[in-house]
Amino acid sequence: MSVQKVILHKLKMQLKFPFMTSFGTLQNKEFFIIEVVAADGISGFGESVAFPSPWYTEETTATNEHVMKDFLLPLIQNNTINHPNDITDIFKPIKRNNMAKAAVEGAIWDLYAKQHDQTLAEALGGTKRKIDVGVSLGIQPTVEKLLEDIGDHVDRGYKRIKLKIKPGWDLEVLREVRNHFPDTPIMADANSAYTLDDVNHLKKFDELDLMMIEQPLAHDDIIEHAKLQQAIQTPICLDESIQSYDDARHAIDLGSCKIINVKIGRVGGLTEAKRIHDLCFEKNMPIWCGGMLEAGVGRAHNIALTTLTNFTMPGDTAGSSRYWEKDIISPEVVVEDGTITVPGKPGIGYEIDREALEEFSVGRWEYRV
Ligand code: OSB
Ligand code: MG
Repeated sequence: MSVQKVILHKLKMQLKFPFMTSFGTLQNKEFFIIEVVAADGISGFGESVAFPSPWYTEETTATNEHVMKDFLLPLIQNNTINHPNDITDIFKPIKRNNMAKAAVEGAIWDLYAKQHDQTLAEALGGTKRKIDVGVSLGIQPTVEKLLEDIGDHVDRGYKRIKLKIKPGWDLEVLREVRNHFPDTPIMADANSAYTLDDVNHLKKFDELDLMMIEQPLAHDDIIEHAKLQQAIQTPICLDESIQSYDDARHAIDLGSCKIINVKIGRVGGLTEAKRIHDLCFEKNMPIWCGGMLEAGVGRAHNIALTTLTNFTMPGDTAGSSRYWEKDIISPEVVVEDGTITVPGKPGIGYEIDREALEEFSVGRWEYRV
């Protein structure tokens, strides 16, 4: 693929609103845009999705920086890459650090697609022209505010509403939401806020006809989730617990969930995400594409992945304007009637807005390959 240069752009962007989950509140996002430049002058782009604090999983912006600079980029410099699939083996000596790996691998995938004059979706084997999207709503100061927010997104056609929950902001809130929105597809995401001691409480969620409950138990558990799934009717969807193809395989074998949320960063890249997709297709396990409050580049990668056939449920990748005053891509990601039209241009299909990249830049490092 003749990569000649890698540029790390460190960006700082502020979300339009504080996003509250059971683990904490996020508003400022520092992250990296990885640009790989080939001999032919074509650039591929990836985005690191970790947050400044290790609340969701153990990775952070700083660990992404350390691992990319000190381990992954030297491996890119010292190996020949013929296809993005090669990256998995090249990165194999480095354990975990999946978001750092996915950021670099994503840039290589974009470059590869552009060099082959294909969309990233086509390069991955995706066929959908439009994808269905839902929205993830954080914990709100009041139930009234939440109901307003839900109504707003239902009116704009979002295909399902995901609500962040935690002990104290769960059953009562969900009951009220269900009363106001009897027919809306609704799901809840606990981000590992409960334990098996809460099983009787979680059983009461069965009356709410939720599409699923996401990651109710520990971030690294698949054993107790299997016990919980036996005890409740609501389908369990695993997020944090699935960090690899083998995790997905074990969770399916154990019956730990009925649905899987696939995030490119969490599983270490598009190649692994595609392997999980193929496995779940074979095992009849529905999947959807999760989000990490991404800027435009990460958002574009999510859209491309979602074009694969087994992404049968709406994902979390909403339009750019839900998160940002200004995004770093042109055009921005737009949601119409709850769908995103997959871009037709090569690679990620959106141009990088170099001015915006500059505006949000807090650091830049360049490496010769
Ligand atoms: O658990 O899916 C999650 C945001 C930050 C960290 C974890 C999660 C989320 C979301 C929002 O639910 C996804 C998005 O809108 O990008
Ligand atoms: Mg989640």
